[in-house]
Amino acid sequence: MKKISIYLVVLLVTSAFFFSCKTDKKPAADDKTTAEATKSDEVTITDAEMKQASQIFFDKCAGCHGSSRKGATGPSLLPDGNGKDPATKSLGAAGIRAFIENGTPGGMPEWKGILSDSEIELMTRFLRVDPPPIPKFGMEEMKKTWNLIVPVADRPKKPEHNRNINNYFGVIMRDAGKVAIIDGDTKEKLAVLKTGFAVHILRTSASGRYIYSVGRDGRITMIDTYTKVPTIVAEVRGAFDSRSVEVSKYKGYEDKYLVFGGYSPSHIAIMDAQTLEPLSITPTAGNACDGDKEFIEEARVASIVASHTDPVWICNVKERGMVDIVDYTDPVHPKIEEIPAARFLHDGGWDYTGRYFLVAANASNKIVVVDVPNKKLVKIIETGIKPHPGRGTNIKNKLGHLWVTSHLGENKLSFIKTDKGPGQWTVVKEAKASGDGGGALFVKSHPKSKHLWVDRPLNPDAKLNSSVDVFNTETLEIEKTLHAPEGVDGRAVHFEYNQKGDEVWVSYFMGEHSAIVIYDDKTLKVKKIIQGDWVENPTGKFNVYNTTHDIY
Ligand code: DHE
Repeated sequence: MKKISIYLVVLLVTSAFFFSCKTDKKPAADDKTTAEATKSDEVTITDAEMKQASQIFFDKCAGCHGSSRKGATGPSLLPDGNGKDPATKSLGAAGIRAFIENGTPGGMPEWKGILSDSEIELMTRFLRVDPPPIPKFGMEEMKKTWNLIVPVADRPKKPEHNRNINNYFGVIMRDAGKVAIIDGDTKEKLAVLKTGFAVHILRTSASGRYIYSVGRDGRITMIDTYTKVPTIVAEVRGAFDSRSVEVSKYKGYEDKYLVFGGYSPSHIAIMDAQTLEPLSITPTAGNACDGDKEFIEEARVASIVASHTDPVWICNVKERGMVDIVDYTDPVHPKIEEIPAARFLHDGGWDYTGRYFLVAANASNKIVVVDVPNKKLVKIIETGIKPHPGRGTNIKNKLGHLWVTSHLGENKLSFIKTDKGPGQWTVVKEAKASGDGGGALFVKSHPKSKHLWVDRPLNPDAKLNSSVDVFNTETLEIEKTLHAPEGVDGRAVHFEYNQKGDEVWVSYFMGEHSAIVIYDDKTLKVKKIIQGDWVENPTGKFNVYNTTHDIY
């Protein structure tokens, strides 16, 4: 009964947001359900079409262009422009269609074949009228979505099984809105849990017991691994749209608090990590890092990491280019120090010491380095077009300790020296993956490995987007390019090592035959292919031990 009610609330709130749009009450002959339509110049769009287009925009476009269409990684998409990017009205239907169908060299994927022709036609009209307003979503609305399914007192005190939780993998089945929990030792599927629309990332509690998912519907789902079969024990919705979640990891605060980053509305929310009860909301709107006087309302929270050396989270405020250091010792009134950095902050991770945090400012082609214990900006490093590291990865060779990022906008890997001494915080080496063009999203290595794995899921060339390059960490040259094994197709995306650091798991999504392919990291041979009805467009994979301890 309780479960049904949260789904209803989620559905109603989503509907209220995405389906509320201003109209000029013009009857539309082609819309049987409503007589209202939005009209702007020569563009007519019915209410039903507005709902459909808003949903498509939310699913496929808002991440880069912003929910209010004011632009972020991608340009603004406003009918009258924003003084920098062109007015969509002036691009006209044909101009907009050309961008949607073909994508751009800057990293926008081509949507032809993914969106139908009628959907593309609809988007050419939707993008030439004003976007629908974003309704309020505060503490009251958030609390209504909170669903404590299994109270703490009713949960097992110790694991009800003899499995090795540290080698569990949480795997996102993006389009199915599900998370699969797989035993990494035996490769058995333990559970496939319904977690919400287009789950984006998973993080684990400091003890490793709980796995939290967060999705594009702003929903957090908490999974308990102590039960015989992993079980959902709590849920809450933190916003209409989001991409990030993290937990408190500092000594004394293990498994205590959870932080959530809202894309829309843009805010930092703190919850009780045992129950997901909302504790506080801090809006992130404000001025930009570079002194621009414009007040930025849509200041979305991108990546979040938890410090192991201090009771703080690092929350990256995308459009404002601010790195927020959030002290969670008082989670109801968190103290936040803002470090002006560069625009637009997106994804990042720790250097090998866990003292420095490196984050991509993708619109400025830079990597920002922050000294977390001292709350200081260390350096802003120019790397290449649209750096996209995921959490990046740390390797060590004759050049020293290096943190690595790939790039979305060009074929380049940048190796940044993180050791003290000459060359620290500079790009000491660059390398190219195979073929031409960008489209890389993730890199991964492991302290025990001599390999660095690089994907290219957003490269338009099917041969490149379905393969991964494995570099030798000593020579920084490609040792082998691995193509999709027989019976598997789609785009290869994201890597995760097992607890021991001798296997690499790769997802194949957006094809006919989705799979999780497990490679032996030493021989680079396929060890196991996981497929089945339940393996639907897998994306991110998170090993409990590595995620808890930030091993990458
Ligand atoms: Fe992601 C991480 C945002 C598209 C898969 N993605 C992140 C993070 C952010 C983000 C802010 C960092 C979270 C953190 O560390 O706290 N991603 C966005 C977008 O805004 C964007 C560009 C467009 C969108 O509409 O969402 C986007 N992301 C994608 C994809 O298309 C991917 C490949 C598949 C999907 O989910 O649709 C994708 N993003 C991932 C994954 C991670 C991620 C697997 C976690 C990487 C890690 O190892 O931590």
